[in-house]
Amino acid sequence: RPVVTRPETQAIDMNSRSNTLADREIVPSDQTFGFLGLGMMGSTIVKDLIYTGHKVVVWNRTIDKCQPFVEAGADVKDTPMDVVEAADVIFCCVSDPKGAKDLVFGNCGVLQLKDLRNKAYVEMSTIDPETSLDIGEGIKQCNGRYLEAQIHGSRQEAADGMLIILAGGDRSVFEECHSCFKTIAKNTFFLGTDIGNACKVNLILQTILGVSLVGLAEALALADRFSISLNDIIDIFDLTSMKSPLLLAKGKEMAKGDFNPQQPLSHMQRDLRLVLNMAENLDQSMPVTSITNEVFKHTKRLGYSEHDSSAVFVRSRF
Ligand code: NA7
Repeated sequence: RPVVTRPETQAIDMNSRSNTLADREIVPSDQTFGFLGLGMMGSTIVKDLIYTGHKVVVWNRTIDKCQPFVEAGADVKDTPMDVVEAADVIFCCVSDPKGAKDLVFGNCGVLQLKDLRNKAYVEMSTIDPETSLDIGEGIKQCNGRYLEAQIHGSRQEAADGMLIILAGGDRSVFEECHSCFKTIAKNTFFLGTDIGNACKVNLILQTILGVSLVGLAEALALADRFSISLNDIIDIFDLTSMKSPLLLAKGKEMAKGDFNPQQPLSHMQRDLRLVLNMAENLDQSMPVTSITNEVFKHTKRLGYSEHDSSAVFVRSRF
């Protein structure tokens, strides 16, 4: 079993700006935006929201991550509940459905406030439709408004302000978030008032991505066994009608063995698990996705959880 070095945790560069911001003419909403979760995605988003003039209140489980945002002008609170009290619209962007639910239903969570009148809650963490329905129900029972706003894109796309927002739920919240979404995304879709639709669309897109990555990894691993240059394969692939910017980029990462996490492998595997749970509830057969999930699970066990999803190549080479 190879010794695997964890990818370096990159500190957020508070001075970097996406080139796209200058062209977007953003007029910041005068509402106060709360933000729960300052991981790689959350940090990048909040940095740009502050830069474009939004009033932001933040909280993160590991409190040290809040410090650069205080220096940049954000207010920091001790608990999610305190953020909700101080903000009009609250975004959440944490790792998984369990974390997303903990922040709403848990100790010091959002619902501890009891009365969410005039508050809106926006779930950006990647979650399954059932979790979104539960969260939405909890928020609505306390008279709050709820929007699921799934973010599709890599960490680099977040840094470039090129995410795609897939939203569903309360239309008025969607409109109130306009200046925030314009800051961070190249496209924003409202997929209807039914909660869960946006989560489904996001997970369907992730299925295409996961299956494609495993196919790419296996094909490149076979080329490697024949000692055919992977760079040659990628150059030829670039000339075909199969090429896509993402597969080209991932192929190059596989060829270089550079698995700097743009879409962490653990997130990809979480998404595939959520997809398979959805399919299970419908008796929908997804044999290729099931095997893809096994490949990602195995690569996780080899120690590549925190690397990029392109690290599935390592497993394919065995
Ligand atoms: P990261 O960089 O792995 O960050 C994860 C964030 O989630 C980070 O702020 C964590 O806090 C937080 N987290 C995770 N679990 C919990 C629980 N249980 N309670 C509170 N906070 C938690 O992920 P990304 O920023 O790349 O991605 C975030 C989401 O955006 C994800 O759903 C993607 O699919 C889209 P910590 O700093 O570890 O204390």
